Amino acid sequence: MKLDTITSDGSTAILHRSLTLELVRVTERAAIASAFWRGKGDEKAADAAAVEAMRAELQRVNIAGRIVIGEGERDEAPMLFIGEDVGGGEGPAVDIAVDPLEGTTLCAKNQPDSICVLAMAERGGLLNAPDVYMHKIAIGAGYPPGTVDLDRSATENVQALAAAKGVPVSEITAIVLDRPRHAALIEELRQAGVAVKLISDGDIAGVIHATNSEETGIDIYIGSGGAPEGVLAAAALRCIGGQMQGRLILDTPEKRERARRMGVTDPDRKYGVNDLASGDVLFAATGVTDGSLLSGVKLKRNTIETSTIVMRSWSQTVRWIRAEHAR
Ligand code: VTB
Repeated sequence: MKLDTITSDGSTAILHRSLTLELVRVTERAAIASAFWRGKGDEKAADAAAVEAMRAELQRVNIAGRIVIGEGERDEAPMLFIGEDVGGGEGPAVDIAVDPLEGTTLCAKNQPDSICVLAMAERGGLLNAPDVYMHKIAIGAGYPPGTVDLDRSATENVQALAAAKGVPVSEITAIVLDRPRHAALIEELRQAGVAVKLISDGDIAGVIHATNSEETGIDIYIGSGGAPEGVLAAAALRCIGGQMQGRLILDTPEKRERARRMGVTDPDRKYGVNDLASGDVLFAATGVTDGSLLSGVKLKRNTIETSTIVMRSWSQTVRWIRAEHAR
Protein backbone atom coordinates (compact mmCIF):
# COMPACT_ATOMS: atom_id res chain seq x y z
CA MET A 1 0.00 0.00 0.00
CA LYS A 2 1.26 3.49 -0.85
CA LEU A 3 0.64 5.83 2.01
CA ASP A 4 2.01 9.18 1.02
CA THR A 5 2.15 11.29 -2.08
CA ILE A 6 5.75 10.67 -3.08
CA THR A 7 5.87 8.85 -6.40
CA SER A 8 8.26 6.02 -7.18
CA ASP A 9 10.61 8.37 -9.05
CA GLY A 10 10.82 10.59 -5.98
CA SER A 11 8.57 13.37 -7.25
CA THR A 12 5.41 14.44 -5.51
CA ALA A 13 2.11 13.22 -6.86
CA ILE A 14 0.36 16.26 -8.29
CA LEU A 15 -3.13 15.13 -7.44
CA HIS A 16 -3.45 14.96 -3.72
CA ARG A 17 -5.19 11.85 -2.44
CA SER A 18 -7.86 13.92 -0.73
CA LEU A 19 -9.10 14.95 -4.17
CA THR A 20 -10.55 11.47 -4.66
CA LEU A 21 -13.28 12.18 -2.15
CA GLU A 22 -13.90 15.61 -3.64
CA LEU A 23 -14.58 13.96 -6.98
CA VAL A 24 -17.00 11.54 -5.39
CA ARG A 25 -19.06 14.49 -4.24
CA VAL A 26 -19.11 15.84 -7.76
CA THR A 27 -20.37 12.70 -9.49
CA GLU A 28 -22.75 11.94 -6.60
CA ARG A 29 -24.40 15.30 -6.92
CA ALA A 30 -24.74 14.98 -10.68
CA ALA A 31 -26.25 11.51 -10.30
CA ILE A 32 -28.79 12.65 -7.74
CA ALA A 33 -29.84 15.57 -9.97
CA SER A 34 -30.35 13.37 -13.01
CA ALA A 35 -32.05 10.62 -10.99
CA PHE A 36 -35.11 12.83 -10.74
CA TRP A 37 -35.32 12.61 -14.54
CA ARG A 38 -35.17 8.82 -14.77
CA GLY A 39 -37.91 7.43 -16.92
CA LYS A 40 -39.32 10.83 -17.82
CA GLY A 41 -38.45 10.49 -21.49
CA ASP A 42 -36.58 13.79 -21.53
CA GLU A 43 -32.91 13.19 -22.35
CA LYS A 44 -32.06 16.88 -22.58
CA ALA A 45 -33.50 17.71 -19.17
CA ALA A 46 -31.74 14.74 -17.57
CA ASP A 47 -28.43 15.78 -19.08
CA ALA A 48 -28.90 19.46 -18.19
CA ALA A 49 -29.61 18.55 -14.59
CA ALA A 50 -26.43 16.48 -14.41
CA VAL A 51 -24.36 19.20 -16.05
CA GLU A 52 -25.60 21.95 -13.77
CA ALA A 53 -25.11 19.90 -10.61
CA MET A 54 -21.69 18.67 -11.67
CA ARG A 55 -20.47 22.16 -12.44
CA ALA A 56 -21.82 23.62 -9.20
CA GLU A 57 -20.01 21.00 -7.14
CA LEU A 58 -16.82 21.28 -9.20
CA GLN A 59 -16.67 24.97 -8.38
CA ARG A 60 -16.26 24.04 -4.73
CA VAL A 61 -13.21 21.89 -5.33
CA ASN A 62 -9.86 23.51 -4.69
CA ILE A 63 -8.32 23.13 -8.10
CA ALA A 64 -7.42 25.30 -11.07
CA GLY A 65 -9.34 23.04 -13.43
CA ARG A 66 -9.81 23.20 -17.16
CA ILE A 67 -12.39 21.17 -19.07
CA VAL A 68 -10.75 19.28 -21.93
CA ILE A 69 -13.59 16.84 -22.57
CA GLY A 70 -17.02 18.19 -21.87
CA GLU A 71 -20.39 19.08 -23.27
CA GLY A 72 -19.05 20.48 -26.53
CA GLU A 73 -17.51 23.62 -27.94
CA ARG A 74 -18.00 26.92 -26.15
CA ASP A 75 -20.68 28.06 -28.62
CA GLU A 76 -22.76 24.91 -28.29
CA ALA A 77 -22.69 24.28 -24.55
CA PRO A 78 -23.50 26.79 -21.80
CA MET A 79 -21.61 24.87 -19.14
CA LEU A 80 -18.72 22.44 -18.93
CA PHE A 81 -17.69 23.39 -22.45
CA ILE A 82 -14.23 22.58 -23.73
CA GLY A 83 -11.77 25.12 -22.39
CA GLU A 84 -13.94 26.28 -19.49
CA ASP A 85 -12.13 27.04 -16.25
CA VAL A 86 -13.65 25.21 -13.32
CA GLY A 87 -12.89 24.81 -9.64
CA GLY A 88 -12.05 27.23 -6.89
CA GLY A 89 -8.96 28.46 -8.70
CA GLU A 90 -6.49 27.64 -5.95
CA GLY A 91 -4.75 24.30 -5.84
CA PRO A 92 -3.21 22.18 -8.57
CA ALA A 93 -3.61 22.93 -12.29
CA VAL A 94 -5.56 19.99 -13.64
CA ASP A 95 -7.35 18.86 -16.78
CA ILE A 96 -10.81 17.46 -16.45
CA ALA A 97 -12.87 15.17 -18.65
CA VAL A 98 -16.56 14.83 -17.92
CA ASP A 99 -19.50 12.90 -19.17
CA PRO A 100 -22.04 14.33 -16.74
CA LEU A 101 -24.64 11.79 -17.83
CA GLU A 102 -23.22 8.88 -19.82
CA GLY A 103 -26.22 7.14 -21.37
CA THR A 104 -28.78 9.96 -21.41
CA THR A 105 -31.17 7.69 -23.33
CA LEU A 106 -30.78 4.98 -20.71
CA CYS A 107 -31.68 7.49 -18.01
CA ALA A 108 -34.65 8.89 -19.93
CA LYS A 109 -35.95 5.35 -20.43
CA ASN A 110 -34.96 4.24 -16.93
CA GLN A 111 -32.84 1.42 -18.31
CA PRO A 112 -29.68 0.00 -16.71
CA ASP A 113 -26.21 1.50 -16.74
CA SER A 114 -26.50 5.27 -16.98
CA ILE A 115 -23.70 6.83 -14.94
CA CYS A 116 -22.14 10.22 -14.15
CA VAL A 117 -18.43 10.22 -14.95
CA LEU A 118 -15.46 12.48 -14.33
CA ALA A 119 -11.73 12.05 -14.75
CA MET A 120 -8.98 14.39 -13.62
CA ALA A 121 -5.33 14.45 -14.63
CA GLU A 122 -2.30 16.67 -14.36
CA ARG A 123 -2.42 19.54 -16.83
CA GLY A 124 -1.88 18.12 -20.31
CA GLY A 125 -2.60 14.57 -19.19
CA LEU A 126 -5.80 13.94 -21.15
CA LEU A 127 -6.12 13.76 -24.92
CA ASN A 128 -8.19 16.67 -26.21
CA ALA A 129 -10.41 14.39 -28.27
CA PRO A 130 -12.89 15.90 -30.71
CA ASP A 131 -16.45 14.62 -30.52
CA VAL A 132 -16.08 12.02 -33.25
CA TYR A 133 -16.12 8.24 -33.19
CA MET A 134 -13.14 6.23 -32.09
CA HIS A 135 -12.22 2.64 -32.88
CA LYS A 136 -11.55 1.01 -29.54
CA ILE A 137 -10.29 -2.30 -28.27
CA ALA A 138 -9.73 -3.15 -24.60
CA ILE A 139 -8.87 -6.16 -22.47
CA GLY A 140 -8.03 -6.65 -18.81
CA ALA A 141 -4.71 -6.74 -17.01
CA GLY A 142 -2.46 -9.77 -16.91
CA TYR A 143 -2.04 -10.40 -20.63
CA PRO A 144 1.26 -9.96 -22.48
CA PRO A 145 1.60 -6.50 -24.08
CA GLY A 146 0.25 -6.47 -27.62
CA THR A 147 -2.13 -9.40 -27.12
CA VAL A 148 -4.73 -7.42 -29.08
CA ASP A 149 -4.14 -4.69 -31.65
CA LEU A 150 -6.46 -2.42 -33.61
CA ASP A 151 -4.50 -3.19 -36.75
CA ARG A 152 -5.45 -6.85 -36.61
CA SER A 153 -8.83 -8.33 -37.51
CA ALA A 154 -11.40 -9.04 -34.83
CA THR A 155 -10.91 -12.75 -35.48
CA GLU A 156 -7.15 -12.53 -35.00
CA ASN A 157 -7.63 -10.54 -31.82
CA VAL A 158 -10.07 -12.93 -30.18
CA GLN A 159 -7.94 -15.90 -31.18
CA ALA A 160 -4.85 -14.30 -29.64
CA LEU A 161 -6.82 -13.40 -26.51
CA ALA A 162 -8.21 -16.92 -26.15
CA ALA A 163 -4.72 -18.39 -26.55
CA ALA A 164 -3.33 -16.00 -23.93
CA LYS A 165 -6.18 -16.84 -21.57
CA GLY A 166 -5.80 -20.55 -22.23
CA VAL A 167 -9.42 -21.14 -23.28
CA PRO A 168 -11.11 -21.95 -26.59
CA VAL A 169 -12.46 -18.96 -28.54
CA SER A 170 -15.97 -20.20 -27.77
CA GLU A 171 -15.36 -19.20 -24.14
CA ILE A 172 -14.51 -15.62 -25.00
CA THR A 173 -17.21 -12.95 -24.50
CA ALA A 174 -17.00 -9.64 -26.31
CA ILE A 175 -18.97 -6.52 -25.44
CA VAL A 176 -20.09 -4.46 -28.42
CA LEU A 177 -22.35 -1.43 -28.86
CA ASP A 178 -25.51 -2.57 -30.62
CA ARG A 179 -25.37 -0.39 -33.73
CA PRO A 180 -26.00 -1.07 -37.42
CA ARG A 181 -22.41 0.02 -38.11
CA HIS A 182 -21.26 -3.01 -36.12
CA ALA A 183 -23.23 -5.61 -38.10
CA ALA A 184 -20.17 -6.97 -39.90
CA LEU A 185 -18.08 -6.95 -36.71
CA ILE A 186 -20.75 -8.84 -34.76
CA GLU A 187 -21.09 -11.35 -37.59
CA GLU A 188 -17.32 -11.85 -37.68
CA LEU A 189 -17.11 -12.37 -33.92
CA ARG A 190 -19.94 -14.91 -33.99
CA GLN A 191 -18.33 -16.72 -36.93
CA ALA A 192 -15.19 -16.98 -34.82
CA GLY A 193 -17.27 -18.57 -32.07
CA VAL A 194 -17.28 -15.65 -29.64
CA ALA A 195 -20.25 -14.86 -27.38
CA VAL A 196 -21.29 -11.27 -28.09
CA LYS A 197 -22.88 -9.17 -25.39
CA LEU A 198 -24.68 -6.25 -27.00
CA ILE A 199 -25.20 -2.98 -25.15
CA SER A 200 -27.43 -0.14 -26.31
CA ASP A 201 -25.29 2.65 -24.83
CA GLY A 202 -22.65 3.25 -22.24
CA ASP A 203 -19.32 2.14 -23.56
CA ILE A 204 -17.27 3.60 -20.70
CA ALA A 205 -18.81 0.97 -18.44
CA GLY A 206 -18.39 -1.49 -21.30
CA VAL A 207 -14.63 -1.00 -21.38
CA ILE A 208 -14.40 -1.20 -17.59
CA HIS A 209 -16.35 -4.46 -17.65
CA ALA A 210 -13.89 -5.96 -20.11
CA THR A 211 -11.09 -5.39 -17.62
CA ASN A 212 -12.89 -7.25 -14.86
CA SER A 213 -13.56 -10.56 -16.60
CA GLU A 214 -13.72 -12.65 -13.45
CA GLU A 215 -16.69 -10.68 -12.19
CA THR A 216 -18.41 -9.74 -15.43
CA GLY A 217 -17.60 -12.67 -17.69
CA ILE A 218 -16.60 -10.15 -20.38
CA ASP A 219 -13.15 -10.52 -21.90
CA ILE A 220 -12.90 -7.83 -24.53
CA TYR A 221 -14.47 -4.55 -25.61
CA ILE A 222 -14.37 -4.02 -29.34
CA GLY A 223 -15.95 -1.56 -31.78
CA SER A 224 -16.42 2.14 -32.28
CA GLY A 225 -17.98 4.61 -29.85
CA GLY A 226 -17.51 8.22 -28.85
CA ALA A 227 -13.91 9.44 -28.67
CA PRO A 228 -14.56 11.45 -25.49
CA GLU A 229 -15.86 8.28 -23.86
CA GLY A 230 -12.66 6.59 -25.03
CA VAL A 231 -10.52 9.06 -23.09
CA LEU A 232 -12.65 8.59 -19.97
CA ALA A 233 -12.41 4.81 -20.27
CA ALA A 234 -8.64 5.07 -20.66
CA ALA A 235 -8.47 7.16 -17.49
CA ALA A 236 -10.22 4.33 -15.66
CA LEU A 237 -7.86 1.78 -17.16
CA ARG A 238 -4.86 3.74 -15.95
CA CYS A 239 -6.16 3.05 -12.46
CA ILE A 240 -7.34 -0.56 -12.75
CA GLY A 241 -4.91 -1.89 -15.33
CA GLY A 242 -5.69 -3.40 -18.69
CA GLN A 243 -4.80 -2.74 -22.29
CA MET A 244 -6.63 -0.39 -24.62
CA GLN A 245 -6.05 1.14 -28.01
CA GLY A 246 -8.05 3.86 -29.72
CA ARG A 247 -7.98 5.52 -33.11
CA LEU A 248 -10.04 8.56 -34.04
CA ILE A 249 -12.36 8.08 -37.00
CA LEU A 250 -11.72 11.20 -39.03
CA ASP A 251 -13.51 10.26 -42.22
CA THR A 252 -14.35 13.73 -43.54
CA PRO A 253 -12.19 16.82 -44.18
CA GLU A 254 -14.34 18.69 -41.64
CA LYS A 255 -13.56 16.17 -38.87
CA ARG A 256 -9.87 16.16 -39.74
CA GLU A 257 -9.84 19.94 -39.54
CA ARG A 258 -11.70 19.91 -36.21
CA ALA A 259 -9.21 17.40 -34.85
CA ARG A 260 -6.29 19.43 -36.15
CA ARG A 261 -7.59 22.50 -34.35
CA MET A 262 -7.64 20.45 -31.16
CA GLY A 263 -3.99 19.54 -31.61
CA VAL A 264 -4.25 16.20 -33.42
CA THR A 265 -1.33 16.22 -35.85
CA ASP A 266 -1.54 12.62 -37.06
CA PRO A 267 -5.16 11.72 -37.96
CA ASP A 268 -4.32 7.99 -38.19
CA ARG A 269 -2.53 7.75 -34.88
CA LYS A 270 -3.14 4.67 -32.79
CA TYR A 271 -3.36 5.75 -29.17
CA GLY A 272 -2.47 3.52 -26.23
CA VAL A 273 -3.88 3.94 -22.74
CA ASN A 274 -1.01 6.25 -21.77
CA ASP A 275 -1.48 8.41 -24.84
CA LEU A 276 -5.13 8.92 -23.95
CA ALA A 277 -4.56 9.56 -20.24
CA SER A 278 -1.10 10.11 -18.76
CA GLY A 279 0.48 11.08 -15.46
CA ASP A 280 -1.44 10.95 -12.23
CA VAL A 281 -5.13 10.29 -12.98
CA LEU A 282 -8.28 10.13 -10.87
CA PHE A 283 -11.56 8.64 -12.11
CA ALA A 284 -15.00 8.67 -10.49
CA ALA A 285 -18.39 7.38 -11.61
CA THR A 286 -21.73 7.30 -9.78
CA GLY A 287 -24.65 5.16 -10.90
CA VAL A 288 -27.87 6.88 -11.95
CA THR A 289 -29.94 3.88 -12.98
CA ASP A 290 -29.22 0.43 -11.57
CA GLY A 291 -26.55 -1.23 -13.62
CA SER A 292 -23.99 -3.97 -13.77
CA LEU A 293 -21.19 -1.62 -12.72
CA LEU A 294 -22.99 0.44 -10.09
CA SER A 295 -26.31 0.59 -8.31
CA GLY A 296 -28.49 3.52 -9.25
CA VAL A 297 -29.56 6.39 -7.02
CA LYS A 298 -32.10 5.23 -4.46
CA LEU A 299 -34.60 7.90 -3.50
CA LYS A 300 -35.76 6.89 -0.04
CA ARG A 301 -38.20 8.69 2.20
CA ASN A 302 -35.61 10.45 4.33
CA THR A 303 -32.37 9.80 2.53
CA ILE A 304 -30.87 9.41 -0.90
CA GLU A 305 -28.41 6.59 -1.45
CA THR A 306 -25.65 6.66 -4.06
CA SER A 307 -23.05 4.18 -5.27
CA THR A 308 -19.75 5.40 -6.63
CA ILE A 309 -16.53 3.89 -7.85
CA VAL A 310 -13.48 6.11 -7.49
CA MET A 311 -9.94 5.25 -8.36
CA ARG A 312 -6.49 6.71 -8.58
CA SER A 313 -3.73 5.71 -10.95
CA TRP A 314 -0.82 6.52 -8.67
CA SER A 315 -1.86 4.17 -5.88
CA GLN A 316 -4.03 1.92 -8.08
CA THR A 317 -6.67 2.16 -5.37
CA VAL A 318 -10.24 1.35 -6.32
CA ARG A 319 -12.91 2.37 -3.83
CA TRP A 320 -16.59 1.57 -3.89
CA ILE A 321 -18.44 4.19 -1.93
CA ARG A 322 -22.05 3.80 -0.87
CA ALA A 323 -23.29 7.06 0.59
CA GLU A 324 -26.45 8.09 2.38
CA HIS A 325 -27.38 11.72 1.84
CA ALA A 326 -29.92 13.49 4.03
CA ARG A 327 -32.87 14.73 1.99
C1 VTB B 1 -21.15 5.52 -27.02
C2 VTB B 1 -21.88 5.41 -25.71
C3 VTB B 1 -22.72 6.60 -25.38
O1 VTB B 1 -22.72 7.18 -27.71
O2 VTB B 1 -19.97 6.27 -26.94
C4 VTB B 1 -22.09 6.01 -28.12
O3 VTB B 1 -20.96 5.23 -24.67
C5 VTB B 1 -21.47 6.17 -29.47
O4 VTB B 1 -22.25 6.95 -30.34
O5 VTB B 1 -23.51 6.31 -24.26
P1 VTB B 1 -23.58 6.42 -31.14
O6 VTB B 1 -24.69 6.40 -30.13
O7 VTB B 1 -23.80 7.42 -32.22
O8 VTB B 1 -23.29 5.06 -31.66
C6 VTB B 1 -23.57 7.00 -26.58
O9 VTB B 1 -24.52 5.99 -26.88
C7 VTB B 1 -24.34 8.29 -26.27
O10 VTB B 1 -23.46 9.30 -25.93
